[in-house]
Amino acid sequence: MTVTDRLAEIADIGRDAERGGYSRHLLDATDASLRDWFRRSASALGLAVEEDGDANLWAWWGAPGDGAVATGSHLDSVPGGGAYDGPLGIAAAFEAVAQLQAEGFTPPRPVAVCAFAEEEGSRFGLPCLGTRLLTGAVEPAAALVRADAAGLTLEDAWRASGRDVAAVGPDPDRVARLAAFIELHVEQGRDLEDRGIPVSTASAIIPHGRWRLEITGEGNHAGTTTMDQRADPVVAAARAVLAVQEAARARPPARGTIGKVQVVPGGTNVIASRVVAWLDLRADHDEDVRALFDAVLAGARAGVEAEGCTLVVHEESFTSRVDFDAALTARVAAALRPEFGAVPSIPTGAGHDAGILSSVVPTAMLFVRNPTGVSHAPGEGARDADCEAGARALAATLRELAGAA
Ligand code: HGY
Ligand code: MN
Ligand code: MN
Repeated sequence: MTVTDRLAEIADIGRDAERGGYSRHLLDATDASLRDWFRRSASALGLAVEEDGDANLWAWWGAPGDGAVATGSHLDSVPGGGAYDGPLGIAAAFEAVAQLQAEGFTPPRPVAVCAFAEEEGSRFGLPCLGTRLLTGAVEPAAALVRADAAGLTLEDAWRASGRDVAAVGPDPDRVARLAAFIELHVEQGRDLEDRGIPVSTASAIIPHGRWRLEITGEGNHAGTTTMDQRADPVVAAARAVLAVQEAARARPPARGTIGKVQVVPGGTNVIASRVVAWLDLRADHDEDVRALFDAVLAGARAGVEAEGCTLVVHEESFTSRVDFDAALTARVAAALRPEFGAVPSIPTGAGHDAGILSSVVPTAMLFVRNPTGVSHAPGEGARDADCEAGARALAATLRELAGAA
């Protein structure tokens, strides 16, 4: 098989006819099908699959044990996401194992292929939910009360799927077995395309915070309420959006986004009573994100008050900067050298489970060139030949890391 063949097997799961691309979310209708594919792919390679208490899947090549080398990514997507963000890392991992098996390699160390739960946070609002729970970066009680857009809590969704709520939480014994974790991922920018290079390692993930802004005004009639009588939260939200743009542009290379807005009640002839807007801020260092947030908040608050509305802000997540393990990354780069020469090590503005895991195990990443540079949208891309190059790079990495006892 090839990586492309493997991705083709899930190409029809979770297509989003309205948004385009894929909408695949934890414990939704697509989740079981994607997990079935994972199990089938693993079993075809003779790997034994287990699901941990946090809904993360582990496919073991060799008996689970100490000194394990794990690789993998996630199967969930953003709403209307691309085909590669997440699944490429899993398809490439299975393909890398297949290649190593075909060459007769038997790893002295156990190798695990992982699929981590809800990396995007698109359903329950917390990115890297599965690895945060696994590593203890979030308390189970704090995660289980989170609700999706329909108001269903993670706890209720968990129970409805037949999973055990009591099993949710850190698994230090499982984490302690790991000697290294490698995540292969489509690049979410054009750096490698511009350099003309198919694969690279990663140097760092910049920090990232997400907040929920609740702007309350006064619901009223669109025809009878004169313009001077309004407390319109949609206008206040528009001012907040501009405050985000202004604050982020004033602090390059910071990034500020409001990509999700709910207008309540949402009628053409209704002045809304409430707007909920979700804010995503990123910058080079944790303190830069905090300073950007302060500037956004000051600007948004002024705009909201100018419209006679009120603002309440909730922090939904904060993910600190990660600098990947330099020694492990150098080892990965050395393993890639025979085929790929000297590959660059590049930073990314996107979050990854590898970032969460880096707090408990030496971690590195591989990026595969993306010709469009687009991600979190249907235009995300990776050439077939580059996906196969990624699998060969991952196989070389596993041969190196799992090959030494
Ligand atoms: O970067 C993100 O928003 C996500 O964690 N992939
Ligand atoms: Mn993503
Ligand atoms: Mn991803």
